[in-house]
Amino acid sequence: MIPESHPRYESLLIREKIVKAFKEGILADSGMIAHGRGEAFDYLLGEKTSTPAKMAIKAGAAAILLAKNPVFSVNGNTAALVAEEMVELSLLSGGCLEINLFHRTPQRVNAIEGVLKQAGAGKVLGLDDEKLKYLDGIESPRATASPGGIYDADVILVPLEDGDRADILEKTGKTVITIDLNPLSRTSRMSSISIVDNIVRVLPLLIQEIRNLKRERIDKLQQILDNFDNQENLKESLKFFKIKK
Ligand code: PTJ
Repeated sequence: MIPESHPRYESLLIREKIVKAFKEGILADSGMIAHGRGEAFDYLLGEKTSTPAKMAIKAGAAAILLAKNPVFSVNGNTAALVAEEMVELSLLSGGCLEINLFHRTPQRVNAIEGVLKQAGAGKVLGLDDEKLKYLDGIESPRATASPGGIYDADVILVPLEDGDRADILEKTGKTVITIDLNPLSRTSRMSSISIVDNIVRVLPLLIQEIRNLKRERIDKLQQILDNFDNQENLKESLKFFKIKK
């Protein structure tokens, strides 16, 4: 039991979720290490959503609304922290949820499907019993791509990746949106839209931004997207990291 007065209360609550998800077989063991890395970046960021992150969220919302076939990729960390919000995002935008794992086992795929279904998901793609395709150029199990899902997506959200996929997805002409607290990661550098912020803060803001923009004209949405420069935004994001007292 963490006392509410603890100065790192919110952060410790999130940590508890991560540990619980590991014990339940949802999270990979290295998912805990990945989370620790994220925590360190978030600490330097002051655990607040920066202005450049808000701009990236707006561009991401515009891209999702303009998409013909948006797909939301779910890994262990995403399922552990924001399963309900991912389901809400898919229902709001009409996009698919697809399980895609680096440390893929049938047991973890089942456990994550269970979490998403419990959070209200309808169809979940990326299961082992489907005829999964494989993206060329990716050596890891993360190459899996469902027909109608990641394989055919025009816009894809890939939160908390380790960099092997964003580049390949971009080269196949897809718009890649990532959420990664590390602005220097390969995924952040290779994606079309990189949101440098904690996924637990991003999802509610992204959902809200989609609601705000839902009735905007297509040319207005396109303008938001065209005005967004990912490399410039990453540079601005870096300025929000405090490494001095
Ligand atoms: O569930 P699986 O099998 O697909 O495995 C998922 C992990 C996360 C283990 C795998 O993708 C991995 O090893 O990722 P990396 O290389 O550790 O990269 C994860 C990135 O996410 C790092 O740059 C972290 O800083 C960042 N990160 C961690 N927690 C958060 C985060 N970014 C946003 N919000 C977080 N809560």
